[in-house]
Amino acid sequence: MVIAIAIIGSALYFATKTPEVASTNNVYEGHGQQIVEITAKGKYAPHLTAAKAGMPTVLRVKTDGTYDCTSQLIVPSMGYRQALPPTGMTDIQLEAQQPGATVRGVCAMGMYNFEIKFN
Ligand SMILES: [Cu+2]
Repeated sequence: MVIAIAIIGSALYFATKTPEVASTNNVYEGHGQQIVEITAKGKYAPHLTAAKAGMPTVLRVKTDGTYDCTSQLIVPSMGYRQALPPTGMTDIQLEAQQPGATVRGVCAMGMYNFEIKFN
């Protein structure tokens, strides 16, 4: 009985601790660079992206009738801080990243964020 409870307990524990799966279907490669597309509207999506290290990267942020604070984008590691247009595409050029590097974007109020992990 105790063992059964322990097994169920650990199963529930691991179910809630399942790591977030990094998206790759918003990463497009071509002409020696990669484009990472993030949608900003109510949140940043996808929240976690896996991209390639050692390759110049364009962070492309798409807005579409975005009037919430996700349009106030900060990328701390780039010293980037801009008001995105309510609708449109904004390209931010990133240098090739080291393996293991993470680039984070965050709204001006710090409520919403996204991460791009480079490997
Ligand atoms: Cu915000």
